Amino acid sequence: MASNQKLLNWVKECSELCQPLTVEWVDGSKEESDRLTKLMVKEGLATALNPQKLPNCIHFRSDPSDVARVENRTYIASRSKDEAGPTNNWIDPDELKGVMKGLYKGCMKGRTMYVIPFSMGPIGSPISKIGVEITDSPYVVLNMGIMTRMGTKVLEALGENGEFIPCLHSIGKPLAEGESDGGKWPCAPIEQKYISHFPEDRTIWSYGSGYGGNALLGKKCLALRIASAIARDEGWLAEHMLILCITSPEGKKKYVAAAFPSACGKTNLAMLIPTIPGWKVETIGDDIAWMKFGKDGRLYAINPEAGFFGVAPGTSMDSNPNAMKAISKNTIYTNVALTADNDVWWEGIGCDAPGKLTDWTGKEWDMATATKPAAHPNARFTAPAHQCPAIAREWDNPEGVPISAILFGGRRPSTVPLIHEAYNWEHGVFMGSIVGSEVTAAALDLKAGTIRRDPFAMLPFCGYHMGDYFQHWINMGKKSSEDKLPKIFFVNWFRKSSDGKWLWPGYGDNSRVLKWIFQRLEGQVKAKETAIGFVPDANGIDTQGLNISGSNMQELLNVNKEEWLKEVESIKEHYNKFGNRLPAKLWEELGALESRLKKA
Ligand code: GTP
Ligand code: SPV
Ligand code: MN
Repeated sequence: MASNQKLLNWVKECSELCQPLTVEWVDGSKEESDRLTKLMVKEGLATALNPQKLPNCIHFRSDPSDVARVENRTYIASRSKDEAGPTNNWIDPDELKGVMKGLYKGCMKGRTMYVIPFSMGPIGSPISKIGVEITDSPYVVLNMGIMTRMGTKVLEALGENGEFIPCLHSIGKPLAEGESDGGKWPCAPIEQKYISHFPEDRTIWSYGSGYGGNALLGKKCLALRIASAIARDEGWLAEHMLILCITSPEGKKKYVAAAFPSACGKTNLAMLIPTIPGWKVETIGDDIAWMKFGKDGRLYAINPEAGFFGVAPGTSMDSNPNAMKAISKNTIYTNVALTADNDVWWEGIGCDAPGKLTDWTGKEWDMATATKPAAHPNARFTAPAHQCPAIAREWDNPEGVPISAILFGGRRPSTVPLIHEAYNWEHGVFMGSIVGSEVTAAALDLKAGTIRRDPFAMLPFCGYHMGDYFQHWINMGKKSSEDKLPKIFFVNWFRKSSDGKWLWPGYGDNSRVLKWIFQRLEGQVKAKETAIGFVPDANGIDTQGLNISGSNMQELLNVNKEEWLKEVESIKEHYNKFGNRLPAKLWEELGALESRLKKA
């Protein structure tokens, strides 16, 4: 039990409001997770997977309405609407608290209320933050046990007077006396779901969903939305970025962070196995980076998480063997399909379905006659980071790792070349501010396939006015000098030919692009100066051993003036949304781009 009076008071307050059957303090032990797993299997909410094939793994099927983040039910309830900015949903915090208190009242009836102390970042690191999540979902407890440092050791670090971020979560489905879930994933209907953030109070209230970022509150809610607001005030960065270490054949290491929108390849890049001889990539993190300047003027990053909550479809021994190995034991699978012998299957796993399956909705599924995928496109695995064979030794170093390059990217079927490099920090901030991507299945309420601007891959995750966020990035550059700041690049693995085929093989072959970046950082390779930035020379990218035509390579690196002039118009529309909070510097960058294009 905790000795922290503030925590004890808050737990008491929540239990009086939510009226659970019992309150349980989560200790983070193996006995505890075994007990909760058994409980859920017994209640028909989970399936224990084949212990020969997938030791200590379990499978969940969510409600068909509760399969991804819900952006239109996600709120930044800052005191003023202006503070939340034009890209966030806003409700007056007092009004929202009133509505949500009404929902929370008695919402845990018939259930256990779990109190989860967790640390984002290594316990005791100066960059880490402690949170406490209260939830009525044992599924959340199990996931938080993998995704964060969780349990008694965190309470000890918190001590009597430590600060913590309170995160209240309920699935929003009280049970009447004697009632059970009947084997069905409990959640509230969409119009009752609220994923709410109170940035000034540093508080999170989530209601009605049990899935991913809506419910595992350490992840997007704390480590991005609340942390981004803290980071602005304290002068650091909380970003939707993977972190990797790349080692050259000569044994030189560099650390790279990369921001791509949801389901655009962070996990895959973080774990890639290079296809070029002598190069090595190791994983530090696959989704979130917290970065602060060190005394030496360099930017140091930690991965605040302890596990991977990764997209299952498309993951195979071919595309991402490191992920496949990481998820071979002690893993939670959600919304993938099941085989007859309780193994998992999904689209793009690398083999045909072995006979009839049970799909993610629980129905029989036959590959020969199926009209819908067996696994939900946003089906996920939850696996401990240390199980990844490529995990870097320094992945949980409390000091973090010094970042040499920052990459931005998204799914752009046209216009944006495979790689280009910013002229300087401010031009790089401009690049981050114009990230756009074809929409994926990672959020429920968006139309997949259309292109939307997702600046810094943070559109759904920025806890304050995004115009101020851009300014914060510009200001960060003034805290150090160009030679110590990370260099900024823009990548696009997703360019397509006119007949709709990927031009670039992607995955392990992305190491070829990382090599170019490495060599640019080392000043070993020249580049072509174009209107949009530095682009590799015709022979800049190492394509040895790669079956790619010269014309495809040319197309991949092509900067088309007409397409980019159209892009400029679309960026103007994008920028206009931020009104006078858009930094003048970025308008200047856009103007400079336009005039360079017109001269080209
Ligand atoms: P979140 O966890 O939602 O933040 O996603 P993420 O950015 O980690 O994306 P992830 O690596 O899970 O990839 C999402 C999808 O993109 C998967 O279906 C991958 O197979 C696919 N993908 C990843 N890298 C590449 C690539 O280089 N080329 C192509 N064509 N597809 C890729
Ligand atoms: C994302 O959508 O960017 C994810 C999954 O990483 S979730 O945790 O649901 O946000
Ligand atoms: Mn993500």
